Amino acid sequence: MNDIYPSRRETTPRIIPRDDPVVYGTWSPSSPLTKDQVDRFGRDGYLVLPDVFTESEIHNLQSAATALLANPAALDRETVITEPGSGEVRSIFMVDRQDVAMGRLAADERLAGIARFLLADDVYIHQSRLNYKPGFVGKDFYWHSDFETWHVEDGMPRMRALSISVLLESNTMINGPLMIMPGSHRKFLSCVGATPRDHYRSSLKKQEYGIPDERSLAALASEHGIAAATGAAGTVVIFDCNAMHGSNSNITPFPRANAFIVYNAVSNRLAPPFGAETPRPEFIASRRRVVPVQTPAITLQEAARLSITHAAGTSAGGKTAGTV
Ligand code: 6CS
Ligand code: FE
Repeated sequence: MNDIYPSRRETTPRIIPRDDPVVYGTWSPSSPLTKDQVDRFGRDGYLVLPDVFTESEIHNLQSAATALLANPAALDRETVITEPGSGEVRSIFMVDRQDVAMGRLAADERLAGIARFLLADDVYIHQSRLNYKPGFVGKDFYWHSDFETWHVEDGMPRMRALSISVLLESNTMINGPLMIMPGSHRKFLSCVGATPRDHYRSSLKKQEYGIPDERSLAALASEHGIAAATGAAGTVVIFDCNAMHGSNSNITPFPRANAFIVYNAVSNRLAPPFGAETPRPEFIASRRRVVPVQTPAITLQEAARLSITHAAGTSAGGKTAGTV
């Protein structure tokens, strides 16, 4: 397959103009976003939607996330990523398949409906994760484009995917919120440095390949600025697969926990990696389960009750990992 976004091949970085739409859908009054929201997403590459989930829904999701964190032994071991140099949990991947509440969240029409509209296709879960950034010890995520990694290491052909972050705690200016360069999604920054074998074993802890050079980042930041996607728990942040983003460490006492769901258009399913010898494992990038997200049969509340009961059972009775 022709690679229109080559990266990690050359010895000098390059800026390649985006050759894909940002908003694939055509707005109408029945769209799940207002015209102004759609225009802002197209322009900036991200959108902050406050109060998407109720306090009670967020409380249940927080309980589910806390239960997962309290009992990582009940999860598929390779999906639990700790901070470099400590046993602190940094991320839990594939949460949509390991926890009923997270699986229900990923299928929620308030999220999947927006993804289907913006991508103008059925969508499936490319990746899901809980990113914990605990107080005092939560570490940074350096600047990167998700698409650069998903294209080079997972074989995602085109820019027809997006992430939706559900804030489970308040993301403020001080506890390491997502920082995004508005408008950067229209430029693909090719990176220098061939992908090491099994790169994901280190990159999910601290990414060192597939990150842009400082000169390119400085130029992008000067041109586009840097915005922080802040909001109270229950806020949703939607960002394009190619938006340049990162987040600082959290040295405050206030935790920052977000659930990220990555929706990919079914027509954009993964091909062989464009810049790595072997594809990354299923828990990071869905290949075997390209199943269009369906309307769920139970409410988020019912799913959370099941999830917390399940977690209580596993913590009492030991590991019963595997999908729920
Ligand atoms: O490699 C990945 O897929 C993950 N890494 C980062 C820094 N963001 C996207 C995703 O979680
Ligand atoms: Fe990212």
